[in-house]
Amino acid sequence: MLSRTDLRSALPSSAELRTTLPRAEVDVDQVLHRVRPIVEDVRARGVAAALDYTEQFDGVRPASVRVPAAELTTALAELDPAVRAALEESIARARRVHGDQRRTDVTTQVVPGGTVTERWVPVGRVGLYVPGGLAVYPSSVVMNVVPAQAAGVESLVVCSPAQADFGGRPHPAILAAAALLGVDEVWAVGGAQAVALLAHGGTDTDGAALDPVDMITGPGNIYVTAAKRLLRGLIGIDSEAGPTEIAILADAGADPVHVAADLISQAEHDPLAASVLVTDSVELADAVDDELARQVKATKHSERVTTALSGPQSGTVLVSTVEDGLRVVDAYAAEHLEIQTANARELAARVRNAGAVFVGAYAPVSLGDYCAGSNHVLPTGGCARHSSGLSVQTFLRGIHVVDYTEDALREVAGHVVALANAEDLPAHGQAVTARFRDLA
Ligand code: HSO
Ligand code: ZN
Repeated sequence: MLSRTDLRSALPSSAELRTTLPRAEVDVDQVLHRVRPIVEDVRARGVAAALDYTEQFDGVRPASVRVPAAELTTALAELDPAVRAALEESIARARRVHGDQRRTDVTTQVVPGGTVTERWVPVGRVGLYVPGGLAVYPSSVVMNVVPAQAAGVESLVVCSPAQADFGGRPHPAILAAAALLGVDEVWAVGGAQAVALLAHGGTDTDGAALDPVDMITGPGNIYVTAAKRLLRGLIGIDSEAGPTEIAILADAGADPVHVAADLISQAEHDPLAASVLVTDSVELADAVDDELARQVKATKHSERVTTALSGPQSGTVLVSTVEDGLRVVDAYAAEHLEIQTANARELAARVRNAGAVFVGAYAPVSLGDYCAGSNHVLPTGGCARHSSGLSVQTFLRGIHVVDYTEDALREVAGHVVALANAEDLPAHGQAVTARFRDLA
């Protein structure tokens, strides 16, 4: 089922590997021309336009964008107790991990009387996008809301597509998760129109204000991503999310049953999902293929999984050593990387590029998807080379606070003037010397 790339005779350079390795081609640029008019229309006509697109794309026109708070409470009361308990555990673990991530302000005394403080200040208002589509993800509500709350974001709105099956509200599990997390503002709107409405704000059908946000995070389909790209600047965004990816670096000692199950678990998300096995063992690769054939048949979303596993974005990469395998997975920069080898911990510590690393036989990606305490909103498409997943840091800005006394400024005035003159910006220098009669 998995195609094979054999790199045993010669390992390409990292730059070559980036183009050799299987990867989904998702071209956001291609849909920009379709998304731009939607974004423009929502900017101009606000809620009326957003509701028109909801009707057109989601087949339902909700009575209001904002979901009445009472419906969140009802959804939580009606949530399956086992799911509620699981969400509570997921939230508790994520809060412990993210709570420890909060940065503290640092003051540096540069000279006597001259300090610079880096103050970490939360973003004021954040829109958290939770997709509808092929699956419903209350867990993603947790993964977006927990770091934002841990950062101290004051105002949060969860946004998720209106569902025709649920009277134009988002799926009840999304509403229940929001309620469990203490979020009382949920909007029933999805797609590019949701991103545009979050960015520009509007007035709801009942006259209530839908305030614009400063930042939008959370994964969505290609239209959501395109809208985030178009509005970036007016609002902040997290990294652009593509189809989910799992790479597994495994040696002959790995259990093919586990490896196959983990490859299938992420393929289940999306026909475009990528499942990549990197191994120095042909025997393991063969055994994983056999296992895939067996397990895929029995899995619920067999069709979707088959499409994902047999697509060009998935495959097995054969390498001659685990060390070479490490170079391959570093070049690939997977959203999720599992290390199922001898010395997994030691290898994991050397990984440079991955959204999240899962160490050894008992840390499958699906643990991280729900209950490890880590975040599951992670960089895809190789973005792990330069970006991180959602964390408390995503929702903080570092503000430099410059505090100098008269003496401290006088002491450095000559250097400021010299640099200002070198850049032919003499008024910059004069802004300093104007404060000191003897220097002016
Ligand atoms: N693996 C997905 C997250 C998720 N899995 C949500 C299940 N639910 C992207 O990291
Ligand atoms: Zn998942």
